[in-house]
Amino acid sequence: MEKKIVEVCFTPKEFDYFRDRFEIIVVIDVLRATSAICSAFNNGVKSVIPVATIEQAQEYQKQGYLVGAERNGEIVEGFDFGNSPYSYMKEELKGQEVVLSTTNGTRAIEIAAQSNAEHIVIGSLINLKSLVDWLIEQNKNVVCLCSGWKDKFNLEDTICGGAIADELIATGKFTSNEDASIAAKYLYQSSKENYFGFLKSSSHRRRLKRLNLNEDIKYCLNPNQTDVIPQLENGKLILKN
Ligand code: 3SL
Repeated sequence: MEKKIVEVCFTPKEFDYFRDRFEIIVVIDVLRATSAICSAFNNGVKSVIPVATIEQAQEYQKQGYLVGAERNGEIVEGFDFGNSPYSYMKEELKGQEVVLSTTNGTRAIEIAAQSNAEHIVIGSLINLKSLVDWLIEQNKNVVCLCSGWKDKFNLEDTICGGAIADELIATGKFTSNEDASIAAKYLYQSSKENYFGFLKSSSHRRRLKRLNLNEDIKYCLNPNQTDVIPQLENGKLILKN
C-alpha cells in the first residue's frame, strides 16, 4: 500500500509550497496559542473563534463575546485575557464560546483555513499523543504548519512538528520527502528528553521569561496533558467527538 506523506512547514510564509497537497493541516504554536486553545477545551470551553486581527477581535467584543487578545506576548489592553493557558482554565469559561487573537497562532490558523484541506486541527505538545493516534487512524496526508514568530522559524513549533512526523513515520504507514521534515525530526529526537533545557536559549522562551511567564512555558512544554483535538469548522474551533 502506498505510504501517506507527513511534512513539516517551518513558517506560514513557506506555506504556499504545501498548500492544497494535504488533506490534514495541523497548526502548531507551542508557546503559547495552540497550547492555550487545547487548555481551553480541556477545561470545557465550548468553542474558540480564532481571529487574525485586533480589529476583528474588537468587533466580537462589541457583540458581547469573551475575547482574549495577545500581541508580542502581552495582553492587549481592553481585552478580557491574553494567551496564557492558565487564563482558559477558569471555571467561568466552561461551556462558553471564546474569541482569540494572537501574534502568530491565530494568523496561522487563518492561513490554513484558506486552503482546501479536509481537516484543520490544533497541535501542541500538550495533546501530542492523542493527536498522533488520531492522525494514524485518519491515514491521510498531513502537513504540520508551524506558526513560528512573525514569519520566522522557531524551535519549539518545529520540535512539535518533528515529533508528529517521527511518530507517524514510525508506524511504517507514512513517509516524508522534504529536508525540512527530516531536520524537524532530528530536532525532536535531540530535545525529547528535556524540552525545557533544549529550548533554554530559544528566542521565544527568552521573550516569555522576560515577561515573567515561566510557568506558562513549563505548562506548554509538558507533553500529553489532554486528549482534546480541536478542529476548525465554519470558522470555529470545536471538539468533534
Ligand atoms: O504568537 C502567538 O500566537 C503567541 O502564542 C505568542 S505568545 O506566546 O503569546 O507570546
